[in-house]
Amino acid sequence: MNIAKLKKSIPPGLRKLGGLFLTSFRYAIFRWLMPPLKHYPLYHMNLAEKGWPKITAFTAGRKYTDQIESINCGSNGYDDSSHVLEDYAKTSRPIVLKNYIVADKEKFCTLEGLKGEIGDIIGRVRVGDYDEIAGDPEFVEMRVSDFIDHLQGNSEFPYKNRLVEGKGPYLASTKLPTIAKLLPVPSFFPRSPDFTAFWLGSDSRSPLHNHMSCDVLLVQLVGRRKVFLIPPHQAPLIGSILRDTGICTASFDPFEPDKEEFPGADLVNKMYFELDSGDALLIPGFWYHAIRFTGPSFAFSQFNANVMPMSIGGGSIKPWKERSYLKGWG
Ligand SMILES: O=C(O)CCC(=O)C(=O)O
Repeated sequence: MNIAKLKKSIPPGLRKLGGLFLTSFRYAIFRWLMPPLKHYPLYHMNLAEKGWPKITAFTAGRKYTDQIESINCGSNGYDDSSHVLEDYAKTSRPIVLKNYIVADKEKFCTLEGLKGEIGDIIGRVRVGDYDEIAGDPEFVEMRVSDFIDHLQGNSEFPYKNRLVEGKGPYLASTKLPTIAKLLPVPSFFPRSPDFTAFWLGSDSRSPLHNHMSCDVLLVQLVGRRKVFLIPPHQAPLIGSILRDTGICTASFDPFEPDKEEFPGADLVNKMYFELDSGDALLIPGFWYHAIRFTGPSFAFSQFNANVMPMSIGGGSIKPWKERSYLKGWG
């Protein structure tokens, strides 16, 4: 009996059920087997080999002003913004959405509200020269409510002797699932709190780097944040090196460019924005970004790390539409 005949002999209801089972099976394989594979070097060689030329051709062909484009979400906040973010991510263009967060501002956008939500957690706070040794910072552990007390000016930082001039203590890249699941997620990002990292500190910074395996949405909740973006095609001008399989760091500092070390500094196309509480910035995959802020500041980043950046074939996170990692990669 051939396959077509066999299929026809199965009652339609059972066939539908079988189809559903196969799709779910495929989805489970994608979700549970593919993520570990993402760390397989060949996947990343493929990403680097195929991704860089495609992205840099996109960005080199475009004209930039020094400002990042911005639009205002208005009174509905993030409600209508997923499609805008998706359009920009697909074409590797950064965008700021002003007033992205409008609801629950007292909970997430005030230090007092945060204390109530996450005060009991023990956090790992970056100290020392953390932006000089990206990827391998020193930490101290403390209760988040004690750290917030310090940020509010109510107490001294207990490990003051471990700090370096100009670099305040930084509770950086921290997972906070209890609040992550209450925050909005663009439709093409995973819903899981595992893909949300929080950033709480005062007078802190993150050095120039990019993410090759995802787009990033950086959302400001408390205080402000200064961001420089540099398009991927300018990697040769900024001392970029591959830090690990998914990240490049760069030694150029857009906030204080060293023209001796980087004679091409004037050619670097630095795009700037100062995020205010409630604003969101889409940083498409491969785009370099550096962050600084003065005073207390709290933000979160979401990563669509299940897939590759939208502009090189990453797809929506929908069970029936999952794309395999290598689809479309020749
Ligand atoms: O806000 C920060 O300090 C760093 C954010 C960032 O670089 C990221 O999410 O990739």
